Amino acid sequence: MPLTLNNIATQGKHGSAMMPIIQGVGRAAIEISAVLRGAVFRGALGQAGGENVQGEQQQLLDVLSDEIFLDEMRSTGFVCAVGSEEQEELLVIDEYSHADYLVLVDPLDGSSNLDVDGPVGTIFSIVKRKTANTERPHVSDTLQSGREVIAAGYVLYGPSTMLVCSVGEGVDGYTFNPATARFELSHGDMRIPASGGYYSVNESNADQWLDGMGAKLEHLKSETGLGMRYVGAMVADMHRTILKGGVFLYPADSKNKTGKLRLLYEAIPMGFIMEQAGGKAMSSGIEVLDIQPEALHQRVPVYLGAGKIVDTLLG
Ligand code: AHM
Ligand code: MG
Repeated sequence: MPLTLNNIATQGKHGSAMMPIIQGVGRAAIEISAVLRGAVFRGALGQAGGENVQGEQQQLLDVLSDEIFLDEMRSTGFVCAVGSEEQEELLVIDEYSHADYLVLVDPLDGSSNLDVDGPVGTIFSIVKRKTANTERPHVSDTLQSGREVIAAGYVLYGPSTMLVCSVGEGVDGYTFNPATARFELSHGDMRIPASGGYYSVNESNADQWLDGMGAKLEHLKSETGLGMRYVGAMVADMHRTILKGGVFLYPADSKNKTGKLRLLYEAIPMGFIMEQAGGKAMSSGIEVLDIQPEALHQRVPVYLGAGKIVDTLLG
């Protein structure tokens, strides 16, 4: 019998507590992937007509994915609140406001790929509340550094649907098997290769990058001869970076002076996974996981990849 998501219960100090929540992520992923596959037939592609708190146009599928994810977190009974890239405020699950865990989520990452049938993903992390469970969970419960994250992961909606996660003891990838309707362990103990692979960045922004990043990337290219790949969906770009090696970066630029990617929904969970896969996760002069978050929707520059390659890039 292949191992399924139940395998998480056997891992680390927190595996058994995390397993039902990650099972909930798995159910959300199955529903979201079904919605994505049928979207064109239901007229569900395109803009929802609103903006999220970041001032970005929400797509209908962003909104639907957010609803599905929240619903599945509620159904676990172990989640007291969810912080979502698509919601301005922390969403408290009233029925379970006494529960111990909060989940942070980017329900549909890379949604600009939807119009071209390109890959998209879901990114999540799980923290334990700081407030007493007799109190209502508070936004301060979400402002925990990556060193306090208990579990994190992502779902990649590509040719297959894969759930990649870590409870702090390495990284495992589970692929959804339509024949058994389960996520089955397909990529045990994922480790980033120490050398080779690709650099992955939106290089059209190079002349606007801050911190001398243009020259630094040129130096990396001449030192390593790395090839280049860029999907424009962080989950897909990170997944390839972990499996094939190299570095994924989104530096600060003159438009996004503190970077584009969100600390709590993108940088910390992906930084956690990258470190657990044996790689390095840097922001500007600090490891991503050491950053103390100050706001729910804070943005930071990110440099995630194999240790030596990140060091060569950042100098
Ligand atoms: P989203 O969460 O609103 O989809 O935005 C995040 C995405 C990442 O998936 C991706 O790495 C990045 O934005 C791409 O940005 P750009 O189009 O500027 O290269
Ligand atoms: Mg995103």
